[in-house]
Amino acid sequence: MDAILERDVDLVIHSGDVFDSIRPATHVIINFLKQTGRIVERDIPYYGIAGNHETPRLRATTAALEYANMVGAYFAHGFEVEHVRETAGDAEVSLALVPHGAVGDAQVVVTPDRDADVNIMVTHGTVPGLVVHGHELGQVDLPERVLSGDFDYVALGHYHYFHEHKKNTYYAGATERFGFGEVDSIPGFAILDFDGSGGVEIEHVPIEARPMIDLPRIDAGEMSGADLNDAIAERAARADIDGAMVRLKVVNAPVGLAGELDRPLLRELRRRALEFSLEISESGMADALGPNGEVEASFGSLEEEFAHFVDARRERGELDKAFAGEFLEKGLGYLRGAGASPGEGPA
Ligand SMILES: [Mn+2]
Repeated sequence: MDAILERDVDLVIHSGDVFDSIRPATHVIINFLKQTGRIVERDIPYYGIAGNHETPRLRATTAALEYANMVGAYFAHGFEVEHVRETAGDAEVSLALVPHGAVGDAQVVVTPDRDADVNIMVTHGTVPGLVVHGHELGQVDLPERVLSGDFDYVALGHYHYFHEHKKNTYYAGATERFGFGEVDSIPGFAILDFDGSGGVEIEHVPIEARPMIDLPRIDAGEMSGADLNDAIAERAARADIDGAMVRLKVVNAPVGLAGELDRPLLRELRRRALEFSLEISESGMADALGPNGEVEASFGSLEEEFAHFVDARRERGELDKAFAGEFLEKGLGYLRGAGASPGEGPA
């Protein structure tokens, strides 16, 4: 936030997924409102849209983003496209706010406002042809039909990397890393500078983010429970884990070894680190969560939440590894089946 305010901006746009859930924790909401207040109290117009994570599944539910609207920002979080006009600097800016709830509407066509000096569309989702870690993402929720309006700029959210989809259509990228799949991302934000004749300069501004530490993996093939606990403590002591996002992989663990983990030690590590992810794979077991032993943090909604749910319980030892893999596979199958059926039911 300091980095944004230092730039003396005329308008702030958030392109979605302020929150990672429909019901964010109270301290998360309060921190968001504090930071929102810092923008609003400077009379800087602040607009945004809801992303997939924070869009209620039921239309009757109010999104947590409505809190921001009560303190002078404006987030479109419903199921309709909203157009707003705002004076920013010496320009009349028209914003087409296309929240995640509106992109699923097959009829949606978004067009710019000819009377405005600058036309910006703000939306959230996966664009056609987006390649992540060498794989093209299958599910496209922002088809060209939505993106093809003649806007001066299209501000995209969802993908956590700063990324050019096409000229004047960019993902701003996230301000933090959200999973070890993003260890190579550069957290930051985008500054747009409109020249008043249709041109725009786009600059990615990196910001300092929480450290992400991948500790050297432990081969537990010959280890007892006590050995494993010693090894975990030794690895954790090698790095400054306080406040960091930390991953420690344990491979070749004999069946049942995870049950002998030192719970107080793990609680202590989880208290110190923002996130201490202990990934244990048993000997001879294929990893249920894909080649990197983790789920991508950036994509999907219900499927992703379910995978996180299973993963977290497996890590805490609440679910047996084999059961967790089967549970995950079956659950994802049901979710995909439900998603493919026509009509929008409560989920
Ligand atoms: Mn998203």
